[in-house]
Amino acid sequence: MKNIVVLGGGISGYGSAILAKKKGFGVFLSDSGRIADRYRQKLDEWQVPYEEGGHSEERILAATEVVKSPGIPETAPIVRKIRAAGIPVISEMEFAGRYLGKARCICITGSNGKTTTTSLIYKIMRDAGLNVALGGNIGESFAYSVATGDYDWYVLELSSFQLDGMFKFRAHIGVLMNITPDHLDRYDHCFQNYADSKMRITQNQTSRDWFVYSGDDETIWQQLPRYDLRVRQLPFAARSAVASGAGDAFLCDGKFTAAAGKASVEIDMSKMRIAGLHNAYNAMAAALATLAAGVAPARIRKSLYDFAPVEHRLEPVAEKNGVLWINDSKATNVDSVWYALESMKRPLVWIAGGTDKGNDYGPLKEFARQKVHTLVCMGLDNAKLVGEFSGVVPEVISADSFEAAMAAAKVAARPGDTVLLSPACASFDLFRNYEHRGEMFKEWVNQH
Ligand code: UMA
Ligand code: ADP
Repeated sequence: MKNIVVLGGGISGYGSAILAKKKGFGVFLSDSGRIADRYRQKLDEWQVPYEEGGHSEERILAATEVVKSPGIPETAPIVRKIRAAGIPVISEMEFAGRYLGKARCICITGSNGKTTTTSLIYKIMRDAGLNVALGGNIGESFAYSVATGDYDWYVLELSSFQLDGMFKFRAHIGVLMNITPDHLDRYDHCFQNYADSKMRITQNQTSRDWFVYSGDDETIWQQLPRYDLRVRQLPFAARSAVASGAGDAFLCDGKFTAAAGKASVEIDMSKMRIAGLHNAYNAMAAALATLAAGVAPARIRKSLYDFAPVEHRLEPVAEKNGVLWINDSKATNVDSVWYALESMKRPLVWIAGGTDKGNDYGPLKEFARQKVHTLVCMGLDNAKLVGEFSGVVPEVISADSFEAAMAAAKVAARPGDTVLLSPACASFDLFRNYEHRGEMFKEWVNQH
């Protein structure tokens, strides 16, 4: 009998273990830390054997296949040992993808815009009455949905870590938003390795499938000639139109027409509740993907116009004394902040900083010069940020606590300004995660 070991007992791992059990395999789940109560209960319910607080090597190395959770790096000692023993290591997506039956997948990846675009696509599909599940980096565990549901469609947000463990999986509709530097610590600090990982979204796609991608993204253009793609291509762009026999979308004067095959839909961005060039890209990608999935154009248009901003992504919190406070805590890299600054219309107090991931702030300086009058650096070590923006924006303030940063922002903001939290950095120096940082921001604004 096939003997599956699941490494990691988070949302990815517990779902994989339950699916393995349901399929009748021998299964064992191992977590080096603590398993959350809700997952432990599910494992008990399904009678899946598991361990916490360490990895039992002997039992793990007896596996015929290992399903590794995406957060566990290749450098983890147990992963090295599994590799040395020649045991195949796959991701939750690869494992669950084997049991889809006739169901089809729309898979979304990219450095930025994944969650927004995935949420747009899911909303359009659900509003259209389709039997659809949301999974991957967002929503319920994909493997758990496959084990317990009977869906016709899966909309999956995929990180590069998940793509790395995918080999035979095939996205019926693949969406690649962009490729800009992120997570390089997991890719030997080599951008090409990270780009290779993102391009795995196209692997195994056939001429019956669709590939939606940014025609404005130079890195994607550089990668495309390296692949022998047979898939139907649907590029979207705002800078220069990219023609494709299969269809495309192009933004012009705040409007775009998306076409896939014979179907097309016209969208006026001014009627949407999410703004900015980046959200036009997200809307174009979502329109193309859902046209390809066969959703009626009028339904796509209605759902797009209905869609509200996702929490922590350029989320307006409140307008107080003429100052608008915006929570963009999810902007944890330079590119996402570029789009945030791009979309701002009012003078800015910009709160940035945290754990720097080796950022190059160069691309932000032009917008900072034009729009920001005060930069509040919020982090335990602000030296780099202060150095980079002194002389670029009129005032740079260094704050080593959340409270100090918020108080400084309040003092600096004048009626008519926006205070934008868009950090370009991870949150782990002062907060548990980006959600915690965003919650604190919103709470503070509402209380003051
Ligand atoms: N663990 C071990 N051994 C180790 C190291 C860790 O057993 O050597 C255990 C930990 O104790 C923990 C478990 O592994 O209990 C965690 O596994 P995980 O980090 O893969 O976390 P999950 O909760 O399973 O969530 C993962 C993704 N997490 C990461 O990629 C870090 C989730 O993406 C994803 O939603 C989920 O699988 C379902 O597929 C989160 C994320 O932060 C949202 N993604 C990054 C991003 O969006 O930028 C990539
Ligand atoms: P992801 O899931 O890839 O992290 P999100 O939709 O959560 O993407 O957005 C993360 C951050 O990136 C937010 O600050 C958001 O405003 C910004 N963003 C959203 N879409 C894009 C895009 N297409 N290009 C660049 N930045 C984007």
